[in-house]
Amino acid sequence: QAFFSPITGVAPPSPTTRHTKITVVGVGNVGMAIAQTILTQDLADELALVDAKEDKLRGEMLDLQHAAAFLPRTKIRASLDYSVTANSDLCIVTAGARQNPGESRLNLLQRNVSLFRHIVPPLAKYSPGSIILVVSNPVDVLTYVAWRLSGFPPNRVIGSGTNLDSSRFRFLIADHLDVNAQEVQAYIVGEHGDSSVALWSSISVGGVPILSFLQRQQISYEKHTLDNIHKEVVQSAYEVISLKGYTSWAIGYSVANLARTILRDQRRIHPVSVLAKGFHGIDGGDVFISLPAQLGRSGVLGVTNVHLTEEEAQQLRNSAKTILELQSQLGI
Ligand code: 6V0
Repeated sequence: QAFFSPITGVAPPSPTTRHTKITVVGVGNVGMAIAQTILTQDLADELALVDAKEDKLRGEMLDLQHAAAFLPRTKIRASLDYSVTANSDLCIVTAGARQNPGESRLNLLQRNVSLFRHIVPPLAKYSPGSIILVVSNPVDVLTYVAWRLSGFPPNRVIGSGTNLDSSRFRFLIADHLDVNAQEVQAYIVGEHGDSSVALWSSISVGGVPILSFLQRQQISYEKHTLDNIHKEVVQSAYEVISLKGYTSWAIGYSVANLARTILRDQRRIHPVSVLAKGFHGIDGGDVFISLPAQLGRSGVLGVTNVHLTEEEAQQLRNSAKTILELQSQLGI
């Protein structure tokens, strides 16, 4: 006898109920922080995990499954075989060699490009309509690599880019002003990491541009205070890595936040790595770099025409040029 008996006269569940599936490739510190945030925030009906290390993968899957009694219902599956990812709406790639203390993100590139050759084509094959969200570093170049290897249109390949840098920036400004970080609107654009560009003119707190806010509050400030905040953002990844060996919680929340905007078609604006050719005078080839982009169910919906000073635009073009030079050596 079946455990449950059907109730007569009740219609079967609607077949149109939306089933949302997210894949996370790489179950290291970052992949697992993303996975657990996705689970606690109830963002998917199904979560597929893939890694190259079989025992670690199965261990992480079981550990998450054992939390089922405390979480919204999500089917969690894991395999070395990419068929487990079939029909995903969103594929998040965090697999990669870990950034060693003091190692620049750009040094990681060659190691990670060869991994991507084994990861991206099967993702694209099993989920041809999905959106690929790249987190592995160096994220801007690897987003380009994922775009090329997937054959997807550029609106469906996104890099987490400076979304994390911007949240660090918002935290530091909020801390400085003693306000809630959610009230701080501030963008860091450009290359994720060392050469990122802080858009000072974009910063507002509760709708008030920061400079006039500071003047009203009669908080003395100088340009170097603002520059120091940006320097702290750039340094903060290195600091966390040197202290605990890796970063995980903030990137976990920031990527889950992107997943929510995309899968729930929230049409929010996030600074993420997008195909930036043609914006702010960026030319010379296809390059992914972070710009404030509106995201929704079909991926990148558009890029805001944010005002950049000539200095900021030049910094952006310089980063784009450096990234393009690297890409030209990849043979992709
Ligand atoms: P980690 O803990 O070493 O995890 C990496 C995982 O990738 C491991 O479990 C590996 O087994 C797995 N892996 C390796 N090769 C493959 C493969 N071919 N297929 C599937 N899985 C594979 O690293 P961690 O999780 O700390 O970092 C992952 C990546 O995220 C790195 O490239 C980081 O630099 C990057 N980050 C990016 C950030 C961003 O803002 N974009 C922020 C933090 C980290």
